[in-house]
Amino acid sequence: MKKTGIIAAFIILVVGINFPKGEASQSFGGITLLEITPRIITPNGDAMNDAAFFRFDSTLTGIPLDANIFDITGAKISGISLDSSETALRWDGKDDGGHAVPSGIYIYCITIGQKNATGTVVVAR
Ligand SMILES: [Ca+2]
Repeated sequence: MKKTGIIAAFIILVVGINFPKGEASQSFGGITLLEITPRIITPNGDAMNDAAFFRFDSTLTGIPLDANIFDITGAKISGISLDSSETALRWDGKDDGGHAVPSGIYIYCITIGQKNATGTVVVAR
C-alpha cells in the first residue's frame, strides 16, 4: 500500500472512531457542544475550510473554559480562541506563536467545569 493510502486509512479510522455519526454533540451541563466542523481543515487562506469551528448551543461569553490543541505526541500546540460569534471556538491551524502547523492529526481538548470533550482534527496542506 502506498504511504498516502495508509495515511488516509488512518485518518478515516481515527476520525471515524472519535466521531461516529449522530453522536457529535456533547453536554457540559448547561451548555452543549453541538458539532465540530470541518473535521479536516485546509488552512491556506482560500476561505475554504481554513479553520475548525467548535459550535455550542449558546454563548460562551463569561463561561470559564479551557480549550487546547495538542499534537499526537501530546505536546500542546495552541489554545482555541473564542470565535466572533461567541457561540463557537475556532482553531485556524496555527500554533501559539502564530505559525502554521504541519499537516497531520491534532487532538482537541475542551474542558468546562468537570467535563471535557476530546477528539481529533486533521490539518491537510
Ligand atoms: Ca482552505
